[in-house]
Amino acid sequence: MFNNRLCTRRQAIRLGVTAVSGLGLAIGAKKIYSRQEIQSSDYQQKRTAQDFAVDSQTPLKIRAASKGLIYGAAGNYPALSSDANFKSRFVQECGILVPENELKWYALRPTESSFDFSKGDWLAKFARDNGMLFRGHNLVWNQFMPEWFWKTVNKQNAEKYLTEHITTVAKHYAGQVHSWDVVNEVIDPKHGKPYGLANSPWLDFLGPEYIELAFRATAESDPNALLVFNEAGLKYDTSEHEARRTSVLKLLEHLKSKGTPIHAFGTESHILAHETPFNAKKLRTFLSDLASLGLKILITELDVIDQKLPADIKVRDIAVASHYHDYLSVVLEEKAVMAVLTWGLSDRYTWISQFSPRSDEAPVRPLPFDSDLQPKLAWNALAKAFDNAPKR
Ligand code: 9MR
Repeated sequence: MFNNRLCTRRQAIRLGVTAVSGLGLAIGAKKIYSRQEIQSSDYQQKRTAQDFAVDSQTPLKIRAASKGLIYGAAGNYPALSSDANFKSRFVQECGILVPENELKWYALRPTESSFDFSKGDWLAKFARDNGMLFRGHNLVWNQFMPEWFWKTVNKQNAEKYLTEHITTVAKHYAGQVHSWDVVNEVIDPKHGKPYGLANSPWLDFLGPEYIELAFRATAESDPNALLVFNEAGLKYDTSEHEARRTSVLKLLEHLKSKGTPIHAFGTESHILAHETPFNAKKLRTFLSDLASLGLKILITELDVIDQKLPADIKVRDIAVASHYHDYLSVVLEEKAVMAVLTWGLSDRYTWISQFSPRSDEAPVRPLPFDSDLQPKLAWNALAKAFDNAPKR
């Protein structure tokens, strides 16, 4: 199908999760701490488990709903169809299900002329049967395409393939989808393309108009879904993320001025626990700039990558919870934010195990529930952030 290992590395590098070494250096008796250890020990000194105490075990979806927010998570078919305990936790905590992989091109399109909706349909029914909303992720991406795509699609037929894919998939799920990630990760100003767009076969074949085409085709196929522009790499106070924020705003302004049916912006939130935290003021400004374009905002793909934190589980869990809490406290101040979606629910099933494993081989702990499906401090941090969020 596709070279998963290659794509895996590329994806991890693009997200910047492989950059810093995780180990402190011991020279003689004196330990020299690396940047991320200092960072996490800062968190450790400032916080204790008690700081994340909440008054009840009320599930996250209920705490969020009482503030007019939707909480949910990505889940995949292999886990949800086979693990009954995980399934119950999922239903208990989540108000919306995001299919982690099952609606991607490579999953839906085994060959150029066939569609396989079986796993996506199973997930849509699972959501419906359990009173959860269902999200569409995603219709247009420049990565993880099936192998046949690269051999078959070209300048002459690209518009036909793009429109046919969107029309077939969005119509198939019409009426069942709360929101569609119509385009996913299409920005990268480093590539030097118009509007800061990332290299993509769609850009090569169709020019920048492919984005508008995709939104219009989705709107026609499913007039009731909220149409989302989902993008990564926007939260940090770095020149790279600043350039990405600027490109996003300019492109959205341009698309909105042409009447493109974009309703919401999804800001991916894979937080690197060892990284310098975001600049709250800049992040708030970015979100309110999005809101002034008339867009709703979804906090998508939230998790805290503990790959380079110290091994001690207590230290790690406090640091991870602190990141969840601090990030959500800032973004939830913006009333246009309507949903918080973690990229997984339990450490039992997380892309981080494969994409950003720890060098000491200790299991990673990026999500609200541990691998035994027990709530961690990260769960408390989310609960607390929802409890403290202004109502919308
Ligand atoms: O978590 C997903 C992983 O299981 C898949 O192998 C990978 C490729 O399809 O995609 C991961 O999810 C990505 C999401 O679809 C888009 N943003 C980045 C996510 C993490 O890589």
